[in-house]
Amino acid sequence: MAIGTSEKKDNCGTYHEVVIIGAGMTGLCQLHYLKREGIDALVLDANSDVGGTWYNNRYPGCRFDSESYTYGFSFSKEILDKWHWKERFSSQPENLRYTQFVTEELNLRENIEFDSRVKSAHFDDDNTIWNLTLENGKKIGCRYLVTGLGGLSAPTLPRIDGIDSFRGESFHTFNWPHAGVDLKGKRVGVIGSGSTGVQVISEIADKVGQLTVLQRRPNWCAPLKNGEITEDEMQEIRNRYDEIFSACAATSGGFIHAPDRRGFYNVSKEERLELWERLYDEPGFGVWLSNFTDIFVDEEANAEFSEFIAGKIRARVNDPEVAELLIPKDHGFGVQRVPLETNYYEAFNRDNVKLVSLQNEQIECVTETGIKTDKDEYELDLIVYATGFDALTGAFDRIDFRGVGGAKLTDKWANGPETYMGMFVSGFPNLITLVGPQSGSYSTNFPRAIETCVGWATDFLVDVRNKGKTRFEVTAEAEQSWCDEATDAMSKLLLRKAKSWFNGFNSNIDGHDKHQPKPYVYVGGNPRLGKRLAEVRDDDYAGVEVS
Ligand code: NA7
Repeated sequence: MAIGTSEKKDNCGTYHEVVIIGAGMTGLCQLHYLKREGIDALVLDANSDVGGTWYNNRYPGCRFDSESYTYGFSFSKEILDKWHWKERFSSQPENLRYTQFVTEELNLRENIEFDSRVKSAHFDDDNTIWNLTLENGKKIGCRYLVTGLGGLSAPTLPRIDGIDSFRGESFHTFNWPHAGVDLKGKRVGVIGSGSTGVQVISEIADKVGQLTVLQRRPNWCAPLKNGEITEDEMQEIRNRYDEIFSACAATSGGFIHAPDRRGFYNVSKEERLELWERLYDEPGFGVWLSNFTDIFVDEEANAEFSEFIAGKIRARVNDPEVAELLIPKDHGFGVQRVPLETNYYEAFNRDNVKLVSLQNEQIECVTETGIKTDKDEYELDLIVYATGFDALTGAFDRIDFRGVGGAKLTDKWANGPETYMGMFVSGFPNLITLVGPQSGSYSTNFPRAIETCVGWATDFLVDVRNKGKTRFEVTAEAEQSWCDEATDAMSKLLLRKAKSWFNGFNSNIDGHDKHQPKPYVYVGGNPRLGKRLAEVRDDDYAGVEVS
């Protein structure tokens, strides 16, 4: 049966040609592209509305680190012309509104079922069909299954004794109550200082009674430099959208920030300092991505730049001892994801903010009234866990995926993900893991890679239809070749050493609390990913067997 028709299958409840799991940016984009091709598709989402990341993360301070106007979808001139980004780095409520606006403009809502968490997805090879069971008991069948699960959608709490005994309020940032939280006068503890912790700490420091930051390892942060975008500026941005998206397409990270090609060692120390001072004063990721590429690969270059940033931290934090605690000593700048901040370091100059370094004292347990370490006890009304995610594979692990012969995806990925271009998994036919593990999307400005991957996947499905075929599966050889390519790309960067979710590291999950043997993210860059995808398409989708 060709794609484009929808029919009821007796054994599986309702049936659709394509089911997409997730109504975040990826799922919305994929749904629109399929509808454009006249392909019957249904989106399922566990949440009660669209937005994915922007629906869930409602903690104070949650916002883009991407320039807003580089984050939106580029495929609709009408949407680009209508939407006004109000801030250079837009905040979560506005970002959620954007996803809702896109949904209405593209008339996508009629193809989405909310409050529909997928429990299992089993491939029936005899009938070439995926059988899905939802948590609410509903059964849905589809020929092709596409996942847009989000790489950071499975939050993890720390493994600390007594977490459930706390009598005040406590939650992971991902589960920040939608109704909001009254912070006035409260004694708040925050565990975690990744980009989420940095955003929430900066935002609430002057709104709470007392803030205790429990920091295990500091990160290298840099100023966000947010600002308003006026109507005139927005009009000027609209006029330049083609140029902006072309610039993003040409950079490794899919941002407007292109690296300084002069080379660290080809310029004098004074010239380096001049560049760094300028970048530190500019908005966004420029300080990371418009730098010399040497800082990503060369320990010495990285150390010199890290020292420059350490100087900035020392200049911004009044107490020299606190400043030293905020300067990472175990990794250099940009080796882990760089949090962008607004007055983060200044927060530690406030009388109501206390930094507790977990290098100097260990958490023993959470008590009914706060957090007890081996040196002290902190009385709290609210505990915020900004402790990260079971990244990339976590959302897959939470669904019982079974491929050919009932093989479990969790078994296949027990020692790390194995994919072809972050899109296909051998032994799991008719499944497209859009922007999944080992895709390039997680090392880029997300929507730029989403559009690349969704466009490619749509072309692929149309090609299958045009060939009159109904089954596809990647070969084990092609999959291995992509793992090797992803490993090779990672091996060139200092990032390979990072204890970060980029490498599947998470101290709170068994098996993830050490360096992972396989790469979780493809770091070859956005242009290279696009080129590789195009090569595979032009080679009649080499590596993917269609029957
Ligand atoms: P991250 O970047 O994984 O950060 C998690 C933070 O929580 C990090 O500082 C961890 O310290 C800390 N953490 C985790 N477990 C513990 C325990 N058990 N005790 C103390 N501290 C702990 O997650 P984010 O949510 O900040 O950011 C995720 C991405 O979202 C981000 O990269 C953006 O792309 C958007 P550690 O560094 O491991 O010592």
